[in-house]
Amino acid sequence: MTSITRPEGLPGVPLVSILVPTRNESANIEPLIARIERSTQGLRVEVVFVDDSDDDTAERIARMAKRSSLPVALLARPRGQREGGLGGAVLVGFGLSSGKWICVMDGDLQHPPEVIRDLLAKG
Ligand SMILES: Nc1nc2c(ncn2[C@@H]2O[C@H](COP(=O)(O)OP(=O)(O)OP(=O)(O)O)[C@@H](O)[C@H]2O)c(=O)[nH]1
Ligand SMILES: [Mg+2]
Repeated sequence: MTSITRPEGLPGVPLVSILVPTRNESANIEPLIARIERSTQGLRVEVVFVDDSDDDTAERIARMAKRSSLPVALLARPRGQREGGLGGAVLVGFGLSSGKWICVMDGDLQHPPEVIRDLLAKG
């Protein structure tokens, strides 16, 4: 079954939703969230994952979500319900994102979270 977890009680509209499509990124989740936390301190940020993994990426996201200082939402799409692959994941993620801005970011650490602040400054 498709599962989504979203933290309760988000105060107000986030300035930016960081939307991360993931497929088998287990080892990257912890450093990714840690770097997002560090580099967006003081900004109203939410992180939205749309996961199509066959490994334990979703479990790791859920674990990190519990102890993150940021609201972390997760849609885990099971096999057979992964319409559109990567593109479909981004599309569905748009609908789950409530920020004024949406920043789509790879989950494999190829997009440095440290530039989010600079991108927002240009907005
Ligand atoms: N939800 C979802 N995410 C995907 C899917 N395929 C890839 N991704 C994720 O999309 C992001 C980009 O995918 P990559 O495979 O890194 O694409 P790339 O950067 O063009 O290719 P590389 O140079 O090989 O890294 C990563 O976070 C992947 O985990 C998919 O079918 N569904
Ligand atoms: Mg990549």
